[in-house]
Amino acid sequence: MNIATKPVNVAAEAASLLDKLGVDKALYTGGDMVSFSPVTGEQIASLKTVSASEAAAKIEKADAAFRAWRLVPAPKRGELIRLLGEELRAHKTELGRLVSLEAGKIPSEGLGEVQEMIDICDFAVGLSRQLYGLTIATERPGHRMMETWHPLGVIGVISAFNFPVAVWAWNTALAIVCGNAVVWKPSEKTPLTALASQAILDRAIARFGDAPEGLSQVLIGDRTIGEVLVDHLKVPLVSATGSTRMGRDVGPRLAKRFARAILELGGNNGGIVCPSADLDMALRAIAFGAMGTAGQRCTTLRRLFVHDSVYDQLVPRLKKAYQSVSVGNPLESSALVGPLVDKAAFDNMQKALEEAKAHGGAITGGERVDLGYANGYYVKPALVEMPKQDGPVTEETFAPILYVMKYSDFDAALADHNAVGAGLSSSVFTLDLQEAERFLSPDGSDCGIANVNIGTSGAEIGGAFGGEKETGGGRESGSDAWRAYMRRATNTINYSKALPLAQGVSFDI
Ligand code: UN1
Repeated sequence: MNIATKPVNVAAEAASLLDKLGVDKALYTGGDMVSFSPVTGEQIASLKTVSASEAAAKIEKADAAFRAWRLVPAPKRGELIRLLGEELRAHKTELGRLVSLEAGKIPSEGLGEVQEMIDICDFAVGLSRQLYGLTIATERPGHRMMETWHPLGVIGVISAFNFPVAVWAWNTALAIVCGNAVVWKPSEKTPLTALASQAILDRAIARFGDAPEGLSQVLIGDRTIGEVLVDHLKVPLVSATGSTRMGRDVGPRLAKRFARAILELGGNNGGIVCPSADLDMALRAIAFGAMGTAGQRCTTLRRLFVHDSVYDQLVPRLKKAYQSVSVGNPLESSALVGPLVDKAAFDNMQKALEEAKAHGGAITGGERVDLGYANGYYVKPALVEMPKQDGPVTEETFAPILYVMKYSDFDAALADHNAVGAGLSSSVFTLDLQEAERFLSPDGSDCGIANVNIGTSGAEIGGAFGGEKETGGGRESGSDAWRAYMRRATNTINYSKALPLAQGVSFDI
């Protein structure tokens, strides 16, 4: 069912939301960078960009802010993030709607993304009193050894279009309580939500009162501006979310100057449906994981291995779900699947489907859905039954394509599951304890996220988020991810009247 739509004026609505969110009109009118809404494909704004030297000046300013901010006690820094959480709660509706408008997400997902921002703020406020170091037993009498965590510096954040605000919030909430400044280069596809998020933080900063100027800044610009951030010597850590291709460029550049990287790159997430699986539950988890956000999450389910004993029960039902899922304008309908971000995404999807066909794939769905917008790219999600894991199945295509493969042996399915470059998220559907535990064991799933009886996407902020192999190895968000945003000092204090040397060394002069 495709959902009929009313006409929508995306530019006017964007302007009205930005006005409510307190964004200065001069920032997004009459500029040199045009932005579009995937909802209709129409232009929504023309943004002022920064030059490379302006970007560098902003980084210098952030560095000066960091030097003051690092001396503010951490619980007080937490107060700024508490205020940010309050401002986000107050502006959730408008910001969620702007996410739908600029990234094409359905309303509950636009709002859900803002909820993730609120949740990470709550987490970070608690964390601001828990930046614990260790006390370590020393081998020397009259000595004490401990670890201290110190603020790091200016944190560069590079974010992608698909989570245009939450990923910034994960990084910024932690970075700020850890005593750092933040400079953000958002995706060129979603600059308006970045300006809005910055305006919301600016309001929290104004309420806070005495935060140093320039503590958090946005760089609107293209790739060359991202490069300024990546190469700047006053940026000791860059947290970058995007494609593996982007990570292959960013990672070595950072390594060359010994800067740290948190890389959150591509995912080619897999699921295994075992003979004992609760198929109703699996069906819903797979449908959301594979079709939700129009397949444009890094955690989207892209590969499914189904045991041959349940294949004929599950796959026909899944196909039915694919045929009946509602595709439509997320601003004006209750459709579950919104648009692809742009034409390039559509072309990539079609190319992958062609290749899948050449490798023996049988495709359900995948065709363009005409909602009357020449430049709006809506598609039916595609389910592709593949004879084996081959061709496009091994690569991430950022679109709603689910490759389904039959298996008969769990070990072989697990080996296939792990036999791709990416290592972000994974799921097993089983009621068999041995299979479930095996999937989570050292020779189970090789991903940063491994789930049992829930889908691959929609992780909570309390866990560390990120993946292995070509996903880049970084961790953001919950657990102890905060440590990446601080520097560790090991301190040994001698309170005795002697100077014993470690390892029994004597050096008497
Ligand atoms: C992303 O797609 O870059 O687990 C992040 C999820 C979300 C975050 C996705 N919480 O699907």
